[in-house]
Amino acid sequence: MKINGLIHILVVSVFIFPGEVLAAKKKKSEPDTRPVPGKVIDHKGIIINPTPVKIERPYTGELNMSVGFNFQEIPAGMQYCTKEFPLSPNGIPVIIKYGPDLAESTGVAQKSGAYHLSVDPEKVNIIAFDETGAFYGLNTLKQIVESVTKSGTDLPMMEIDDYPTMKYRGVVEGFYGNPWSHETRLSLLDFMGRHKMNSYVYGPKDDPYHRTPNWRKPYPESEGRKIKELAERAKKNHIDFVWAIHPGGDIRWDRADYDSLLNKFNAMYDLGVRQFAIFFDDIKGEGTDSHKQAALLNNIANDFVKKKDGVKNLIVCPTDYNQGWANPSDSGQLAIYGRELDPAVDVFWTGKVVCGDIEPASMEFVNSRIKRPALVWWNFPVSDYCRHNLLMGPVYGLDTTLDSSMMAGIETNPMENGEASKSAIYGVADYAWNTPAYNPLDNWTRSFSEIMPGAPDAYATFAIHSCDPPKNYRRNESWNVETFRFDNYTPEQFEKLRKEFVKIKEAPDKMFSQGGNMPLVVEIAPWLIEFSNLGERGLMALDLIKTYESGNKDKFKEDYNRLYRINEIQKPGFLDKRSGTLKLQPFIDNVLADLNPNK
Ligand code: LTM
Repeated sequence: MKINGLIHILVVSVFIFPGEVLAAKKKKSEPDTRPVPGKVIDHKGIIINPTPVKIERPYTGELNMSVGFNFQEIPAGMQYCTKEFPLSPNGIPVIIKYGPDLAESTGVAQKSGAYHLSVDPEKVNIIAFDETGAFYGLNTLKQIVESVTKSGTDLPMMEIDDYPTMKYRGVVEGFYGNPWSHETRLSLLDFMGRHKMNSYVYGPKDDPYHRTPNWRKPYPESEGRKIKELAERAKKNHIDFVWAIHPGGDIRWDRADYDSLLNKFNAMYDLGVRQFAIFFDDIKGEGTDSHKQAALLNNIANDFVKKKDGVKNLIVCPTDYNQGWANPSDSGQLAIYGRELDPAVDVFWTGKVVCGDIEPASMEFVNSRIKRPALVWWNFPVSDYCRHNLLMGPVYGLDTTLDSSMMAGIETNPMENGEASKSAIYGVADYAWNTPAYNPLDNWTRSFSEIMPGAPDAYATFAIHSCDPPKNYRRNESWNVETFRFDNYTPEQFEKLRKEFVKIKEAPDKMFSQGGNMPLVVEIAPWLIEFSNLGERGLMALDLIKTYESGNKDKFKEDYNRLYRINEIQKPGFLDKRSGTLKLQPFIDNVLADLNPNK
């Protein structure tokens, strides 16, 4: 027995030791301690997201909204957009017109999506560059009406000039894990349209018909029907539905596979898809051949994109999609794309690393090689590398000096938890639309009322303690409180932390009972349960410090053991659905370690 035990120890150390050495050599990822940039602004009751480029108040006064609205002139096909307004024949007249000439003569920017909205003493007037701009102008009006309805005031007279910074503003459903449900996708498309996003790239890694080996097969009829419905919903929201294929894992670069790809694209075209992407990320072997990738895209551009009615340019995700992995030389993939790839094809890029900030230097790196502004695939708030965490924190780390000459746009890769991703999507929509004015902290704070209208504060409490993943793209978390050791704190710090733990304990109930967003609370319910437990444990830890200070040894021992046991019992649940990993749970663990009566 003894000998067996010894052998076991030896075997285990032989197999474990090398791994541990590797882990020790690997650079530990550091938490992000940068303060979240920006500051909260008083919007005087009017919340518009994305932030308009220019808002002026040339008149004082308001229009009486109780009379409703009367859409006197509205372009054909846009009637459905008026559905959410209170309509009445004697209502405030609304006139909507669009067209490049009209836009030019009235000073509206010459860009898709641009519009001018004025509320003057007699009417509401929207002049737009194109139909998308008219749709956005109406969306802005809708948000103003919602804001003033909420605050019980009337419609303020104002002038808004607005247009986007970035060409692509959207979402790439490009994560590993459970693809979004059909309902979540429909809800997200409406959410994106409301926030002036215009691109949704469909590429969930775990959709078998998107990726190797089943990319060649058509969708079953029931799945095809769903794609058709998504394409229609996207169109209604002025969003390009981009269907992506991921063939690189087993592509053979022969005629048969070329035809399979074309057949698949044709089938998707018949379902209503009008823009396509080909992904070559995360593959090895034959599929990584840069010349063949470029030739494939060029051939598809000629044989399909240019021939089929209404198809937009292709998008590609290269194998060298970030600076850390890209061959920088003239014979590297990016330079080959620059020389050989049809200039109309947009090229994805995740930045300096896979998951990280987006900065000018890495944009210059890629753009100088691919000879076009890259399209950012931003790996936030994607959580497929940290599935126990939800990344609910603010959108920051995106450089605000970047413009459309440096990047074609940005698509956020979200979490498999689609409802929980809306807060980050709200932020990326704002950044992509009005990049120079992007204010991370203000944007995030504004998002709470939009996402959890009945309990914004409870949602904010959950969000601020659910930001930091344990590795990769570390994020600041719990910056509203200071934690401390049991023997080194001020009464103010203690009281502040106590109040926070009370909020943490109570937030989930408030979100469930008053939040007004059932799909979200249902989606994150397992995290909310653990969050409330965390609040409870935190309060017990604070009480334990006080009992320790009181000198009542018996009570201390009893309370210590209770917290110790509860912490152990709840640990598996906490580790599975984590919040407060940066500061709060470590605070509790420190209290238990520091006050351990058995040490
Ligand atoms: O980022 C890219 C281009 N590809 C994959 C994504 O599918 C994945 O979601 C993210 C985050 O883990 N990392 C990738 O490498």
